Amino acid sequence: VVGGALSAVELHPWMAAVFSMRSRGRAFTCGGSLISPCWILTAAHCFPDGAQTDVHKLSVVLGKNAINETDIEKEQEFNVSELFIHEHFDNTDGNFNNDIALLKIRSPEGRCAKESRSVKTVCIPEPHHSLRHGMSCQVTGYGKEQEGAWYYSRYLREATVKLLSQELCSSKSYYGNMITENMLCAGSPDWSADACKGDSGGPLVCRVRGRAILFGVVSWGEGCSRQFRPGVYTKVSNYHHWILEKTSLSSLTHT
Ligand code: 4AZ
Repeated sequence: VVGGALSAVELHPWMAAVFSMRSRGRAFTCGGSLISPCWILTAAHCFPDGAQTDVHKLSVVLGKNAINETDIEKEQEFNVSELFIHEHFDNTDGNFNNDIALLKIRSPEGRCAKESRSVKTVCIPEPHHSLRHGMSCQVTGYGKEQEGAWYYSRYLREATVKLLSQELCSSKSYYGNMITENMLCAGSPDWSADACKGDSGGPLVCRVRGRAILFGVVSWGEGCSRQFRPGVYTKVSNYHHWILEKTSLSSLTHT
């Protein structure tokens, strides 16, 4: 997150950290959001091997403030038992269309997430529920604090960004025809705050009548905090049915 502030996972208790096993050990891979006790919503592009991804190499940690330190009092750690990448995820035009994926989590004892001060679910929007442009929302993540940084942030950070109209975001001086109806754009009016590398998969949450709703999944952008290059997010309201289908199908076909 660029231009934001230090946060606390207790303020964004749905925030998930997705790790994958590499040759040099466990590597932080992406953010995610806890949408029900057993399910994390994240971005499809976090899994470059697609359907060939070995779910046994993935893990998820909830309740995390510091990316390289473990707080056993707050954190809950999980293995991944299932990965659903959207069937129409497509990067042939370089714009990550349908950039959405679901992870089913399971603790070593076979349990899902347990609600606590640092771990809670976030609501998903109703089908095609859209918000007015200009609305302020929050993006959170463990990603870079500057586009050119060598390192990711050590701690969870948050920034306030405003929703942009589809029309403005797909205008010629912004992203033109790269923006599909499955994306939404958000940025700060002075281009000082944005998501950045390492924030992918994480939440863009907007409060509607005091209720936190996950409207976006961090997806892409040209650089970070660049003028006329807002952050691009997967529009979660378009996937209400897809999410219900995957999560409930899985409860019917397993256990
Ligand atoms: C990335 O590389 C990335 N400014 C994520 C978000 C944005 C840019 C890049 C948005 O993961």
